Amino acid sequence: MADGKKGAIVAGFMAPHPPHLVYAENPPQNEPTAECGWEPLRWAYERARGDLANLEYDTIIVLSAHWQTYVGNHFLGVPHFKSKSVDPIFPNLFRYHYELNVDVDLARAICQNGADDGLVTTMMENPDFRVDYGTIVSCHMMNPDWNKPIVGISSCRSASYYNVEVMQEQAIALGNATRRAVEASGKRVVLLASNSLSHRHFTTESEVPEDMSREHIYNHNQYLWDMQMIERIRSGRTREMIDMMPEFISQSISECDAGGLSWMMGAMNFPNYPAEFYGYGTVIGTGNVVAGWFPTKQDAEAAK
Ligand code: 2X7
Ligand code: FE2
Repeated sequence: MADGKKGAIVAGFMAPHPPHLVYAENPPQNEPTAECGWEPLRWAYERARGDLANLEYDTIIVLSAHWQTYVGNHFLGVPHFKSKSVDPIFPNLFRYHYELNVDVDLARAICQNGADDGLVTTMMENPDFRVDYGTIVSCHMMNPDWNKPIVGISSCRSASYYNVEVMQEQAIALGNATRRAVEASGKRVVLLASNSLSHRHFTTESEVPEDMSREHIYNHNQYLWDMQMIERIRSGRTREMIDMMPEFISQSISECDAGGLSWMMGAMNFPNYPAEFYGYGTVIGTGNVVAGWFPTKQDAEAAK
């Protein structure tokens, strides 16, 4: 424990990563420019950023659905990355110049704790590694100033390799390993689960990508599943949400198969209080939620 101070997870956010959101924000780092688009989700992120700005924290830990590893979870293990990220599907929307710092000490501690608990974990130490767009979009939307180091965690594809039950068991174990490492570090950290909910998406793009007259949920079944999940997020029934995950993932092709949300719930000991719900919106037909849980605020309330 650094300086005898116990570290803490001060917030955990559902932070989806459609590159369309960055495109529509027109930040200087992104080459393409947009007229508008996906405002309800961008306004949701704006409010989440406002709440994050009121917190004191040291590091952002993000588990991204688009850094996919089949042999265990990998951790960014180089102190600084600088390069250009081009979305392979949407190069017309996302060509983003990034520069970021990594909290390698904390990454190593989580990686070691995971290994001690029987998980397969690896530090990724290639300085030429290209950071995936999921990590970049979620971190940009939460902290566009990039003034905090991150810990980047890959998605171990155990849902595809085995099944959702195995994925969840491993993701929750990784969450426990994360919490213990954070507490021992003395740091205050923020977690990001970088994934969409329902994930059927359009197979063709409209001529103007930000033409919102074309944006809608893929089908009613996807919408109903998203609402089932949102009901549990808004009412603090997160254990139930995790228990529903196998059916939710198979019915809605959810990007929760990446494990980010299960990892975050495990790390936060399955919050039983409502999330701050910032918003829901679709991007090329996929369902996306921005929401946050604040355990330290919750503890302060309980102590009153
Ligand atoms: O990666 C994504 C996504 N998860 C959802 C929508 C659109 C594009 O990219
Ligand atoms: Fe994605």
